[in-house]
Amino acid sequence: MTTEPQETTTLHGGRLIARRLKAHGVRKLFTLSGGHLFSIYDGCREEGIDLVDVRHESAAAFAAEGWAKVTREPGVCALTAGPGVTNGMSALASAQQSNSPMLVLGGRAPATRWGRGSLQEIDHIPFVRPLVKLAATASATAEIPGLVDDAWTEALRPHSGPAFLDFPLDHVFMEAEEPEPVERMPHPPAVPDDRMLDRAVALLRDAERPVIMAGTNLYWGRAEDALRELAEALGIPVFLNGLARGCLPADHPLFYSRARSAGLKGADVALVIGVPMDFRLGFGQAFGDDCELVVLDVAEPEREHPRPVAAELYGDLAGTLRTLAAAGGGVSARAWAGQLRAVEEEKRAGEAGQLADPRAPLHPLRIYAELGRLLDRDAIVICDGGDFASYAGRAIDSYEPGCWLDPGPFGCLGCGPGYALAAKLARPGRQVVMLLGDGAFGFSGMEWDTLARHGVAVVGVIGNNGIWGLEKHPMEFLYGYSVVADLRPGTRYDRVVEALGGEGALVREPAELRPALERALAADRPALVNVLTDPSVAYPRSANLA
Ligand SMILES: Cc1ncc(C[n+]2csc(CCOP(=O)(O)OP(=O)(O)O)c2C)c(N)n1
Ligand SMILES: [Mg+2]
Repeated sequence: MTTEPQETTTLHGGRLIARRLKAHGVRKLFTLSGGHLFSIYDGCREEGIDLVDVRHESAAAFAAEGWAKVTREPGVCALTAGPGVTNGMSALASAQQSNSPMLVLGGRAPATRWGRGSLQEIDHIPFVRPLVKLAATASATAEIPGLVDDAWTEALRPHSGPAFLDFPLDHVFMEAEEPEPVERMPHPPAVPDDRMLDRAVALLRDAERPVIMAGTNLYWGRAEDALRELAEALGIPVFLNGLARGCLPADHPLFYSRARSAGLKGADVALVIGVPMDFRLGFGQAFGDDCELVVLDVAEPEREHPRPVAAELYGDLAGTLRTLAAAGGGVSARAWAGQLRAVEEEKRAGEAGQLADPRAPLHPLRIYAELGRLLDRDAIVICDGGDFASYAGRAIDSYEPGCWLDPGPFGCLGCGPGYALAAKLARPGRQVVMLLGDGAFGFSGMEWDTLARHGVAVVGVIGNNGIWGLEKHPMEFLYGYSVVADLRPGTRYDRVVEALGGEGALVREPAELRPALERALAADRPALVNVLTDPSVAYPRSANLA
């Protein structure tokens, strides 16, 4: 047997990046063209990773976040040096606040001439670092594969979140040998403290009015089955927000939404699972003063709790929920669950009138009543807007995990088209419906061109009230007048979408709505239903935004 001398192959930096991405299962790279990225494109082409190009880097970065929100795998985008990266900053902040794992690859002016004023030269790291879990610059071609692996691991490590790498033009165009990939063991989840676990079990055993309030990290922790087992074993009413929506189907007997304030205020023990006590939970005041809080999360919290808690369980979320289910017998919350069901039903009955509101321009809830009937159980619903999005949160139900994408606590308008692009590419067989304010449309309206070019048949529904409703109504309430809160009434956003290659429909009357929605859902192109809505309707807001 003769042994041939081993030929060493060298690959350029972009190919090295693409090979590591492929090894991690990446199938799509969202981007907007820039010369600093050419070798990454070449590498992706060689490795069979699809390039999905958009019209503004913000959309590429939100698409990466949206990919993560739908698949629970990191989404990846490539942003060109300087303005490409600065345009992606909002999505990085959004991903940080929603713990969305994503990887942003930045171009970068060449290292050899650094500081001499190359085109688009700026050091991204200092301004990106506060938003990400890892921010690093490749200092040589050979180190690229290891850096990509580090960033990937870091993005996924609980709490998950965004990671950023940039690649100087010279390093990413030059070649190096591909090193053997270093085997990285997945992080074993931390195991919660035994004493805390005993305390939580004891509290649950004595509870008369327990509730579960679960949020986004329940989803990232893949703990939806364990949540359901716990709720069913102990008969505990469940409330969900953020990405936890759909983690218990909305038609499950233990799922509640309208009874949330009664449930949280009246509970004697609350399991607060994977959700920070931020403005959405009144900084902890959503629970009654005497309520004992048991906090569970995928890892130690990122900020201090705003009120004392009785027990804290951090680490393996699904395992901990199952332990509680097995140990916590004795809870009999049937009377309590029944009491909340009565509240839930009474509130729902009170909304029936709005759901059937005959007015023109339309009431937002009328739109959602009609839309709800046409949505599949696994439809992915994306919200981007103010009041119109808040009404959706109330009226549209979710039945499966990863089917509800809203702007999250960072609340960045304009995230919708990027999310929708990624959602439909990740789940091509599903309905993907984007609910847009007319104000929100303006931030990334040109992405309808992206959707049309790539044949991504998402459906948009605009609640076109001609105002920045979520700002105009509160300002009028506070000052008796409003400024900078008006948009042009009746703008034909449907025609904008038609001009960009999609389908458009205008709805002025309730009777026009259903046929327009049906046509849009059946279209093989992106379709926008532009519904004129009543600007005098103000969402009844109670959350403390401060
Ligand atoms: C990027 C960004 N800019 C501004 C805001 C502040 N803001 C929150 S809701 C809102 C109004 C949204 O108007 P529209 O999309 O038309 O929805 P509506 O409230 O009218 O239903 C504004 C301006 C924001 N959240 N994000
Ligand atoms: Mg509006």
